[in-house]
Amino acid sequence: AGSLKARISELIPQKQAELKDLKVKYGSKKLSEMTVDMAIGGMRGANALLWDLSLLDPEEGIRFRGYSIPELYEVLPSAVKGGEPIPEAMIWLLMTGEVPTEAQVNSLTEDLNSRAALPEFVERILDNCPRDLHPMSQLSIAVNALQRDSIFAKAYHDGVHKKDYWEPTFEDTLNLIAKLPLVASKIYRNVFKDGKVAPFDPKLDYAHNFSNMLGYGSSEEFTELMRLYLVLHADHEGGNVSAHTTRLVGSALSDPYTSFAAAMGGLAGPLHGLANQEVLRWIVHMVEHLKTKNPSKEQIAQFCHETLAHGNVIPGYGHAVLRKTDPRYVAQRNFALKHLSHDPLFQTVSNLYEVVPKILTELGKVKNPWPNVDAHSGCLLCHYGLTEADFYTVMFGVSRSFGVLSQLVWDRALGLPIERPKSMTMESIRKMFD
Ligand code: AMX
Repeated sequence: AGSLKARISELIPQKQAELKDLKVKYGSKKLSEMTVDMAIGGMRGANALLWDLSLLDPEEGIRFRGYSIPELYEVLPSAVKGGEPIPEAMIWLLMTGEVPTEAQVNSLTEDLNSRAALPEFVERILDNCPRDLHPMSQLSIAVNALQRDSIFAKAYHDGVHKKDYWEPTFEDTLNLIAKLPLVASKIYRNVFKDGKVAPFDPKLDYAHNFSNMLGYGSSEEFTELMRLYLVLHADHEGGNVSAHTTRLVGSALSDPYTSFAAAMGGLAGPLHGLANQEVLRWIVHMVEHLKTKNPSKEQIAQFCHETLAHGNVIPGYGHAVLRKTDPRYVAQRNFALKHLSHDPLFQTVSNLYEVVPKILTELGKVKNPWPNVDAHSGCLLCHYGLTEADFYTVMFGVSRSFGVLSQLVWDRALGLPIERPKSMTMESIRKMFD
């Protein structure tokens, strides 16, 4: 009692009834019309998925269970007075739709900490990965290896009743979320440092252990940055590549590990999660190319034009749904203004904000010239010494597990079916309309 699992168990009948009511009342209503353009164009604008954890408004940005990011600061508990919201509180909110009490947050921290250890063979697999294997590939490998202990896969094998699917899904989800900081830290320490990971401390919260194990725990500010980072990247409604992949693969009743590993393959794409790595690499390249730590706006504009002339995107700018500055960008900018306003890299990131939107607008085809979450995260991490850009998407992945796996628990609780949209050939489309 008092646990997250107990609360979800109480909520399930209500949510099942809500879904049933939605079906009965609105089952035959149209959400949007599919056009040929949409089928060719990455299904942009197709309202085709049910996703209860968060909703993206093109103008205002993301709301998590109804709360905007500034509202999260008001309602969620923080570890430091007036500081960043605690990731465990975010997990609770995403899973239940309810703001947790401090006691509930503490019980979740305790629960997660009791699940954090890795099987030895997974540690060995990571230790045997070559250093030049991309950290995202190592993450996928480790998550796939953790699948050995999937409680859902075993329960399915043993014939669990479909009404109980959510329970082993929940257990796998919490186990995986609990283990990801150690997986990520091992990858980081193996690839970029001495391979040694600071011991896990069961008395500390999720983000504090994560920053300790990465090797930055002596800085309280870095730990606060981790809290912010883990909260901001947790979910971005259901249609983005990592969320949709988790849903799609999970809909075949693949277990949470297999579904999440597949999603990490999607997050590893440069148009999606890998953009945070690309942003920092691109800025570092610019600074080196211009031979100054403080490039002027004119120099930055010139460099942007060169990037575009080479047929490359400006990383960290643009979005498939958003049409304004990403509030996740704003939250990180606020953190920078509070803690590191004189950092030269932050100055450059700020200057880019003033220069890039105009240049992208002038192209005439970019639907959103404003920065997204990835335009800012690297400069914050760099400030505290975490400069290894190739690692950034792994941290994104740790956070993304909160949202996509929580939704997966609900997918099973609500009995959502296997996903299987109809596809068409060019010829069959022509025949339909000629
Ligand atoms: N720089 C240059 N060109 C851009 C651009 C950018 N930042 N953003 C969009 N465009 C171009 C597109 O490539 C496309 O060109 P094309 O018609 O010649 O193929 C045209 O503008 C229209 O694209 P759009 O409808 O505005 O965007 P989209 O929905 O197709 O793609 C996104 C969205 C994010 C992939 C795109 O804006 C992009 O590539 N941005 C840079 C990469 C990035 O920051 N990704 C991270 C997104 C957030 C996340 O998932 N983590």
